[in-house]
This record gives sequence, C-alpha cells and structure tokens, in this order.
Amino acid sequence: EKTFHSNERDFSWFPRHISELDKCNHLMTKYEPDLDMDHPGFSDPVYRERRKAIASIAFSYRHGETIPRVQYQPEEIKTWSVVFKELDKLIPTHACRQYRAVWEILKRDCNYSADAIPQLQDVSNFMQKNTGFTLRPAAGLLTSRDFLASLAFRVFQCTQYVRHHSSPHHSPEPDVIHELLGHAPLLADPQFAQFSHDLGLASLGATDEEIELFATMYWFTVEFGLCRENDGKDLRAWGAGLLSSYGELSHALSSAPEHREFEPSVTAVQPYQDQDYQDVYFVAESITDAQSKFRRWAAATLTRPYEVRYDPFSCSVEVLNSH
Ligand code: TIH
Ligand code: FE2
Repeated sequence: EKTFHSNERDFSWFPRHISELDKCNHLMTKYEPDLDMDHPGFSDPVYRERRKAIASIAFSYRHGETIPRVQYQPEEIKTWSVVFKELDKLIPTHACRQYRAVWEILKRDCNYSADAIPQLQDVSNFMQKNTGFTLRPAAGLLTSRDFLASLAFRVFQCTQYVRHHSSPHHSPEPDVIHELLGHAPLLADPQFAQFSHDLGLASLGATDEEIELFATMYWFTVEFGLCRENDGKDLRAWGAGLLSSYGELSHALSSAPEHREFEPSVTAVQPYQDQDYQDVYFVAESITDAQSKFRRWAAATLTRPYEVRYDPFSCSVEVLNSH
C-alpha cells in the first residue's frame, strides 16, 4: 500500500556525488555512553572523553582526505587483542566461507594481528583494491538514511574509537573493533560488496517508512545474517555484528535463539534491539541467495517513480526517469 501518489511525493534530498557524503553524518545518540545508562562506559568519564576525542576526527573529515591515524593506548590495544584472539579461534567453525578466505589475506597482507589495531586508511586501501569500497570516519551510530546512502557510493562509514574494556565480548554500539573485524573482511568480497551497494542504491530517495524497512533488512543480513554451508548441514555467520562479538557469535549458532528462513517481506518487519544478543536470526541459503531475494523484494516494494544508477567513473548517482 503506497503512502504517496507519485505526483504528491516528498522528494527528499539525497547525495548525487560522493563528496556530498560530507553532509551525510547525522548521528543517532541513543546508544552513546553519555546517554545510554546501560552502556558499559556510562560511568567512566575518562572513557567518554577519549571516545569523544577520537570521534572528533570524523566531524572535521572531508571527502578525499587521508583518514588521520589514531595512536591507540595500551588499554585499547589490549581490548582489541582479547577480541582478536577469541575470534581467531571461532572463525574456522563459525564464519562463512567468504569471510574465512579474506581473514587469511588480512592477516598475511594487511597487518591484522593481536598486537595492533589496524589504521582505517590502510584497511580502506585494501578494500578499495578488491571491491572499490572505501572507508570514511564516522563519529558514532549514524541515522539509517545517511548510513545507507553512503553504501550507494561504495563508501562505508566507520567508527574509530574502541569499546569499553569491561565488555570486550559485546558492544551495544559500533566501534572500531566491530568495523574492522566484523565489516571489513566481507566488504573486500565482491559478491557481498555488490549486495551492500544494492541496499544503498535502493535507499536513495526512499520514504521514511521504506528507510525503516531497509534498515531492518540491513540489520538481519549485513549485521546479524546467518547462512548454510556443506549442503545445508552447517550453520555459519556472515553478519558483522556476530563476527565482531565472540559472545554473540557462539550464542547465534547455538540452539538458544530462534533460526528463521530469510524471507525479505518477513525479515523487513521483524522488531529488533541493539542492547543485547538477538533472540531471532534469519538464515539465507548463501549471500548470493540473500542478494537475489533482496533485489526482487526491493523492486516490488519501492514506491519511488525513478531509477538510480551508480556511475563509477564520476562517482555519482544518475537519476533515470521512468514514467
Ligand atoms: N554488538 C556488536 C559487537 O559487539 O561487536 C557491535 C554492534 C553491531 C550492531 C550494532 S552494535
Ligand atoms: Fe555494523
């Protein structure tokens, strides 16, 4: 059921060129340590100051600049190290095939190790070589509209601060560990990159209601998606929220939560929360299967009266009027 007829539609602004992502950095503050009483850093003023100092890099960053390096402190490196070691043990049995393949390359060629937190610019260069995706620094959790729009330009908005040391196994908000261990490996996989790009393009010019559906879709696929391997015998994770949280990764593949078949029309309206482990996960046959189901569903669901296409030569989105 459509909310607007095309002639009375509210054509909201969206970025047409990659440099306009400088305007797509609106934050959702509800999960920040200053406001969320359940955040593990809520009662640690030193942590909150440090998080703010690192986040300030994102506020002054402009498209095309080199991402400033952060000199991480010993305690931050220790937190990274704990997560890195735990995940390195779980990946062979818990992560999907594509993730496992890139993981080995990251350790070999991109300085991924328990000893240091990789710098965003170095990881961005690695991804760009593989799929054209680049990183830009983000100050925290962005609005779904801004975050999804960046994917249309193959840009991934990436936090740079580290989760609180008291809770290495799970963070209620994205942090650099989540981005580099959860998202970066699959953003270097061509098929997954294409799926992310499709989601981004679908979101441009969408109504608020449609953005909500896409954000939920993103949540249960890119963040918390599962898939099957070995002729359906094994359950594996491809969601970044699982691949950066050793606590939730074990939980997701255990028999504790509910596992439902990925079905876009059902998945897109499933309620979710960021506070704690999910109690429902959606299982796709494969990343490719999720992508083709998503494409079909998006084409049938979107109400916008035009098509968009990304031109990689000019890094811009073209709007094609299809009456
Ligand atoms: N829970 C994830 C982690 O601990 O790495 C981070 C998040 C993913 C999505 C929302 S918060
Ligand atoms: Fe994420």
